[in-house]
Amino acid sequence: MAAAADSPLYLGLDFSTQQLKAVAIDAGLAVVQRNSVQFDSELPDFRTQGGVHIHPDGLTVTSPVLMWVKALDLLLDKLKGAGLDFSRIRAVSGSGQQHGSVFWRTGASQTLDQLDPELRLHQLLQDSFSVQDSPVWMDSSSGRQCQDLQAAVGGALRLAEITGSRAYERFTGNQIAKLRASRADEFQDTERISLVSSFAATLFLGSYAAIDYSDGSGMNLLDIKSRNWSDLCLEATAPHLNRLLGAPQPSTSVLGPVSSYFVHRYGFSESCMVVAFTGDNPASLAGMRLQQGDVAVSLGTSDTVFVWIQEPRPALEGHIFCNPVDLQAYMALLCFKNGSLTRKRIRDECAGRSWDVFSAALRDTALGNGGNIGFYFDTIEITPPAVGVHRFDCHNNKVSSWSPQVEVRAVVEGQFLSRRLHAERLGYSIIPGTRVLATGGASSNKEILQVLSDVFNAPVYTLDLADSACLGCAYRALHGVLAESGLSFSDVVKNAPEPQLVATPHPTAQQVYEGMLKRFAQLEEMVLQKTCT
Ligand code: 5FX
Repeated sequence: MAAAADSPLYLGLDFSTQQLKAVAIDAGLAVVQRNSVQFDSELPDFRTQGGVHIHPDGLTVTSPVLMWVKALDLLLDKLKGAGLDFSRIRAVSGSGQQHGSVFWRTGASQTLDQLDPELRLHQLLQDSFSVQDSPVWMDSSSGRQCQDLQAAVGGALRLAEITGSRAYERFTGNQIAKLRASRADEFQDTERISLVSSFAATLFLGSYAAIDYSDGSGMNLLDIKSRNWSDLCLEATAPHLNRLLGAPQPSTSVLGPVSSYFVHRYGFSESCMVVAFTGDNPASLAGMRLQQGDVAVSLGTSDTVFVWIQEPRPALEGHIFCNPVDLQAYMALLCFKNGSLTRKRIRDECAGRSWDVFSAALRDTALGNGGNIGFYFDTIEITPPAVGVHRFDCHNNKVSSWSPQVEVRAVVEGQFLSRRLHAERLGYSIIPGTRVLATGGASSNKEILQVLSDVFNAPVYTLDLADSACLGCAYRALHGVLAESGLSFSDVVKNAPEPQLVATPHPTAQQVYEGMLKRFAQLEEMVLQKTCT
């Protein structure tokens, strides 16, 4: 049934690397509007490529902060032009690419407090940033600061135990430490540091928005157990950082009403609430409606695995973040660089460039591949940090080649055994009711998903969500206003479209892959010792 023309709406935004997206839903979770602004093509003055500037050193990667502000002006105009009645929006939430940082110049809070609705945000805020080019997640120029931080807290594992991750160059604390050292004057002139997510919430709120626990976990600064800044990490990063960051808050917090700027310029209701913004990965977890026991596997150029975790075991690989929809829980995020491109290379070499032939090879070979196990790291892998192609027979002897059909099964089984092994190392365990949610390009291949189902010994579902982060934020906006009446996030989204069941595990899957997983772990250790860089 269509919602009434004046029924409430909930707005979700996503400030991602290449674009700004919006989705508006009604209280029945139906999408009523979608819109977006592409940074490169619609804001060409900023001369970005893929939304970023890669600096001559090849390591520093930034985005112009005013481009994000201007994109919001443009997006709101587009939504208005498309007929969105802003007065119906009860709550807005959003997400941003994780780890990126925004440096507000001294005095910016006063500017935010008195925004003139006659002017556009980018005109009003052009002098409000002490650093114009914001470091983003693609930056890898803070290696030195990573080493310093790990040394200061007692090593990489200790840092992972406190913050959920060992030091990573893109993590915000290390970016802040680098900026403080390399651009002391700008740093001195900074009154507040936001993440991309809390910066975007600040625009709506008209005052500094808190960093939420979930996105805050991507900074190497937050103690993920106490959910407060770690004094040890703050002190090792920069002086007075506590004051510059403000207190972190739960990701489900209602931060306050939208500023009068949005009421007067766009006709938002004075009672429209801003719900804490968060990182794009936590927001995707919300958009996919992941539950305890579930694992989401995104099969793209690189494969990403998200899991809902109750008892985290931070390690030297992957990341543990506070969970964005359940205060007691956590989520783990793992990135695997060798995903689709590697599967495609094997398709080209062993299946005559045909996905149909590739699929037939998976159908025609037995679960467990006769004990053969392969590792395919065409480029240096993130998880684990190894490189090269390594094949082992059922006696763990190295072999140099296999038949094309065995090779096809080996690449897919090897990748999924790795996804399961590394998720389990961070505290994931398969429980009754576990679902594997598959997204991304390869999620349309049934035979690949059958192997996924067998290796995880769990049913696989697909989700057709091009904008899971954005939709997740529209759900989070709705949850924010309903949470006060005691409703959990899963209560609020229980009527969202169900994912589609596409594969169930073969009856022998558990028996085959339990043993194989143990062998896989031992062989991976061997590969790592041989190829460690
Ligand atoms: C996660 O740790 C990442 O760095 C990326 O997935 C960014 O969040 C992309 F926006």
